[in-house]
Amino acid sequence: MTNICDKLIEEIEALNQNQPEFLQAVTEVSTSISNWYSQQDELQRARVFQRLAEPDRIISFRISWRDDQGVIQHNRGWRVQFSHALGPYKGGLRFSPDVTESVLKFLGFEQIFKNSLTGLPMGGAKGGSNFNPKGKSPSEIERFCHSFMTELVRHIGPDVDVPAGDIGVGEREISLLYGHYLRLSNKWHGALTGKGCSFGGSAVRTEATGYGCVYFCCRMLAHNNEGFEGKRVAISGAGNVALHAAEKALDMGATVISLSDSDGVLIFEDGMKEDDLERIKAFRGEGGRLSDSSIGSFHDGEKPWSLDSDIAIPCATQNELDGDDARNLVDAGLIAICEGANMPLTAEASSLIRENGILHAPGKASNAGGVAVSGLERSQNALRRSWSADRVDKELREIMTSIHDEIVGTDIEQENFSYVDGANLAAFKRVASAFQAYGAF
Ligand code: NDP
Ligand code: 2IT
Repeated sequence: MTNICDKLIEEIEALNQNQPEFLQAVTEVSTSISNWYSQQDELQRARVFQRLAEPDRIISFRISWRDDQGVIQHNRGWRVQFSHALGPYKGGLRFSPDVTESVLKFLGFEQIFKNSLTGLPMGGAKGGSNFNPKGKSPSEIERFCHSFMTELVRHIGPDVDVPAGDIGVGEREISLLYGHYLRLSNKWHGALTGKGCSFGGSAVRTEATGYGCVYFCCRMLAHNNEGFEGKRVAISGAGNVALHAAEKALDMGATVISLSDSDGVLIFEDGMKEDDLERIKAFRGEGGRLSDSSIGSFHDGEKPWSLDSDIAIPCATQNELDGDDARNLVDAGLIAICEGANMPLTAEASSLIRENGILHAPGKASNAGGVAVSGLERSQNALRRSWSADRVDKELREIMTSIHDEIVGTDIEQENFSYVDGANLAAFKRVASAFQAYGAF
């Protein structure tokens, strides 16, 4: 780490104590840009990095809701409106018991740069609640979503802040949230993305993150004289991103060898078949757990990272792949990691992967397909039009290609190039130039 990076981190750390995930994300970006930033006197004088590491605002609220026994429960909700320098705040909502302000700040910070890379006019935000949707009945989920929106409604809108899904928030929850938004605001416009396709949602939004991740991976491999077809791909997670990454990976001729959840890993030694995936999607849709699956072999408490794989696509959660996992993957001869989740590697794992010269696409680049199609959903809502799945998929591919090509075009010397640094630098430059132009913003 150079001196400038140490100084930036020291200053930001002092203001954000006990926020490990947020500091991890800030450290990664500042490390990536430090060589370039140390030559930018004007940006340093204007304290652009420090200002960017301070959210525009954090809204925190109580969500009271009645459970099926009639007992009133309450949770904490947040919306971190991190930066609207490049467009209205945009980013997902996460419902999970491990949600904290630090987690949402890291996700909101990452979202600024991810959205910048898409080239679409979107700022960065994230929100959610420490509500645990697991084990809740459909009516409890509905009452919770309504109460959440009762507070959030006053802070969002198509030109202000446009939330979407994330862990624990899929099309069902977005539709419940949007329905309540309509009742409260009496305005039909695209204030949320990820809606059902028959009421303003975009074709391919559900699939976009997983598909986009595989499109990015194929482009990255081709650029490095490798191919995706026939490769053994280990995937973690069994949610929206993981299942659609698996679908596209099969489509592209790879051998998918795993899925996982917080209970353990489901292994397909000879590769998952399309029919296996359809059955898994169906029982996951009904709330089934991988451990109950009669397909593949389930290993309790294990992760996919000890498998013999060429490509790893982590699609579960932050810091799910640690130093020991990275060592296993390196020893197994891994070629590439392409992140479907946000910040799935610990800092130690990330360093190990870099030291061993493995291709590593950071989530802010490789999982940007979801928010990119959310951006296309906003455009369709504004135009009062719906585009075909073919058209949206084509645009998604083009956006993933252009993100890849912008990253490899950054002016980092070839021998030091990494996709992590390239993504951070390309994204940061665009946001920083807006900050500069806006003055004391
Ligand atoms: P889902 O809620 O659909 O699925 C999450 C999956 O990850 C589940 O299988 C879940 O297992 C597993 N998981 C969650 N927490 C843990 C944990 N602590 N340990 C092991 N497994 C865990 O979420 P998504 O698929 O939408 O999101 C997955 C990741 O992708 C997140 O990092 C999210 O931020 C990121 N992402 C999502 C986008 C989207 O469009 N949805 C866009 C870009 C990034 P279990 O059921 O056991 O909890
Ligand atoms: O992390 C992410 O990019 C998302 N959860 C999707 C955000 C969005 O606004 O579609």
